[in-house]
Amino acid sequence: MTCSPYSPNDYKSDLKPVWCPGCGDFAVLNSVYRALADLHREPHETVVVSGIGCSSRLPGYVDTYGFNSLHGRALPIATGVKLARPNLTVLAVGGDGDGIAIGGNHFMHAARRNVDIAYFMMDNEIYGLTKGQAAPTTPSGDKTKSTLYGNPEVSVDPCGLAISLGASWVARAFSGDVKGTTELMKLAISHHGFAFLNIISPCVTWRGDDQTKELRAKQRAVPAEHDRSDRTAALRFTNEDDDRMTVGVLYDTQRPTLVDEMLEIRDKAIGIAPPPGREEILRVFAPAR
Ligand SMILES: Cc1ncc(C[n+]2csc(CCOP(=O)(O)OP(=O)(O)O)c2C)c(N)n1
Ligand code: SF4
Ligand SMILES: [Mg+2]
Repeated sequence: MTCSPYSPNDYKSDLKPVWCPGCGDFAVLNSVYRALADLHREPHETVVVSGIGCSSRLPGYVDTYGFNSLHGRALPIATGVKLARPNLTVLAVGGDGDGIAIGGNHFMHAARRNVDIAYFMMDNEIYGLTKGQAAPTTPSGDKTKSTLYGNPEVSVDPCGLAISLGASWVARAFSGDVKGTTELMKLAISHHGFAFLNIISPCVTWRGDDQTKELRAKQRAVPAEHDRSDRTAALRFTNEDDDRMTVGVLYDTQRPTLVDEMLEIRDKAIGIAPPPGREEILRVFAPAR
């Protein structure tokens, strides 16, 4: 076994997290430190991009390159970073509101383009930062600050959405299981393509103190016999009944990433372009295979 030159502590920044005591995002952050250390990712070759929200504060706590951007815009920025510098490890992180509400359109395009990034969605089924309004993942009927008589809307399962949109790797984790979440993060980061990890992460302030206990009781491992390459089978573990939350890899397939496709096109263009044109193409799109 090769020893990692890094320990989880090496990825800690000088900033102290300001999340509420008991927030599930602390455990997610710990899993990020462990996953990066286990995979020996160089801090100067790693970029963590987020939008806005409690969960989107995460890049500030990680001692790599980072970008705490605009609400809902983590994915287009992460896509730009990956296109410009494909050799970097690029993580996009943020909340369910950030990724499915205002950022829903970007989720669709990053997934279908198979951008080679790992996207960790910290899903607390609420808008935490803005004080507890219903999000697209809030279960129907739940009372929140903005749905005093119960949420009248049908909720979204982010994993179901990701599979339908063309993500090539999709999994669900529970933040309370740091070891399990770390292992899933490592698989997501190692996957060549758009890897979506929906991390159910309790908001103790707006979803109640019992949320952690309730989620722990609901979690079930993906059955060993599940065929991860079977898209239809994977969808069976989405939109589950209220009493069940299946964690583990739901879907895993391989297809060319956006950068793979762009390099193919670049090489075709270089093949037919006159010499000055070739240099221009290489100047604009330089990354090596
Ligand atoms: C363009 C824009 N619209 C709305 C907001 C207000 N806003 C900030 S965070 C947020 C929702 C946060 O929810 P989520 O992404 O689930 O993160 P959490 O705080 O739950 O981790 C909203 C609506 C904003 N900052 N920018
Ligand atoms: S409001 Fe909720 S999501 Fe935000 S820090 Fe507090 S517990 Fe975490
Ligand atoms: Mg949220």
